Amino acid sequence: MLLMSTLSALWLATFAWCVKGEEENVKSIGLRTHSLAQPYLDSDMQSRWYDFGGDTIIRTDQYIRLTSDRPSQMGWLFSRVPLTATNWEIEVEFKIHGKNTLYGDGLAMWLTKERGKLGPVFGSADRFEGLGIFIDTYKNNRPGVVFPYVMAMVGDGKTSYDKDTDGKNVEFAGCSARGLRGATIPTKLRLTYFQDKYLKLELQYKSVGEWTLCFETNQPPAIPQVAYLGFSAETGELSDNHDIISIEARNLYTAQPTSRPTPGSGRGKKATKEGSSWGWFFTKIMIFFLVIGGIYVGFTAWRASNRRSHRF
Ligand SMILES: [Ca+2]
Repeated sequence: MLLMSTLSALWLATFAWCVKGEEENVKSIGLRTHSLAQPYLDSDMQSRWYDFGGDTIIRTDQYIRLTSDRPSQMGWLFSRVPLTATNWEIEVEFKIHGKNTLYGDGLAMWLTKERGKLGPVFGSADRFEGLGIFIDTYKNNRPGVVFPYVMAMVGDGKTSYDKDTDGKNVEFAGCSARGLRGATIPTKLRLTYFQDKYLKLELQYKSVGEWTLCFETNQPPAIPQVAYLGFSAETGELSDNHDIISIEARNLYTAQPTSRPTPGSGRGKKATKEGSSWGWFFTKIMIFFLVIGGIYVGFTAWRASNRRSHRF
């Protein structure tokens, strides 16, 4: 009886570790080509990896402002090189704020074939090909929906975004995020893409470190082979400041526990290898003690029952 329960505990412990191990096997490496942080610009007042245009202005110690809190502004920021990683995660700190009680229109994040073209979709070109994530702060016409509304649209190069209905007919997935605009904490989004596995969007706007799931799908859209990472924003009659504070892009990959580190692999990778081998070590120790414990308990029980049968 005791031996049985020990064995089942051992099995459970091993199983729990396996499940945990599978999640931990997803590793990441920073993508310098698609990350951006203060002071944003180098000595030539250029960014090596990002390009910007329209009404975008940069304050090297604070933000990249895609639109200022003035009517009829449009600005963009786009990576110079396409995102070539198969699986990736992009974390963006942004800030949407202004002095008015009525405000708009919103901010977009792009993974598209096109780059740096001004247009009517949050300051960027319509009939795009690829993925657009829209943080829509002005409700044009979507009854019953709380704004700001965050939604994804998968563009095929032909379909138009209809501003008058806030893109309802082309929505891939989305969520309401009341309090995202003008939040007192740093607001962030984190978009994670694993080819053929999932696409996930999380938001931070309630409290620091609290990520709210906006949507997650295990049927992710295909991203164009050549896709640039970009951001844009637009104001109309109503306005707001739409700021990008920082961009952290990471390449995701599944680590093979048995594979050797490849020559020239980064420090981060090495550190995680060491981390996982420590995990292995402790698991082995745990299993060892559980087995010894099981044998001891089993043996004691067997000896006790043997003694009893001897006595009578
Ligand atoms: Ca809108």
